[in-house]
Amino acid sequence: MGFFDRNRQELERAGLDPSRLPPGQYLTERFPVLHVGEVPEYEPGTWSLRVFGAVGRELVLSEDELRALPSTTLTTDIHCVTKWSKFDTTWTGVRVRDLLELAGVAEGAGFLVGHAEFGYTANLPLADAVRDECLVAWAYEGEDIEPIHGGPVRLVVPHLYFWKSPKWLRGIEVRETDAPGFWERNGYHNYGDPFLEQRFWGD
Ligand SMILES: Nc1nc2c(c(=O)[nH]1)N[C@H]1C(S)=C(S)[C@@H](COP(=O)(O)O)O[C@H]1N2
Ligand SMILES: [Mo]
Repeated sequence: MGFFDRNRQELERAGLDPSRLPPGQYLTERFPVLHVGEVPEYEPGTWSLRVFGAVGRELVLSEDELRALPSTTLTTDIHCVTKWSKFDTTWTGVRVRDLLELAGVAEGAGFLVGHAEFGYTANLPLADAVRDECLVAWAYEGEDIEPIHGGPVRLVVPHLYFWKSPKWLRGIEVRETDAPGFWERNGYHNYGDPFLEQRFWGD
């Protein structure tokens, strides 16, 4: 029996519902670190988030302003396209939907691009971004998100492969047209549903 089948069996033995694990994934207890480039460092008070594009009112929020907005804590599974999944990760932050409501989405807008420090981007349909579990998150397991995992603030879009969740989020762009992000321009699937195993263009 191969590694993936053994991993799936262990899951059942541990009393976990194996249907939570998307095809081709294995479960890990670790929290792997995955990104291209450097981890940015911010002097206190210098990080900000811009909500811009097809919005009624552009927003620029400091970390304090973001944290002062109504927040949500939720527990969810995450799935990386490099085949690890992690169950029951707990995140706290502001719902993307609530930020978009503050900014006012223009009629005809249908897409969102998350912009990270140093130019990393990821795109998704607006309909996905407004789901309950999509957060602009600042805490992981009740603590500030560590810099290597995207602190001070990252996007969390748990129902898509985790490359759709930019770390060190600096901008949320609302768009009328789609605009493939960093990995999407480099061969990864434009949508990235882990349960449909949409890893690469053409999957
Ligand atoms: N800014 C930025 N965000 C990023 C990435 C990146 O390279 N840069 N990699 C993505 C990928 S492929 C994954 S799997 C997750 C990994 O998050 P983690 O390091 O907290 O596990 O971050 C995503 N967000
Ligand atoms: Mo990933």
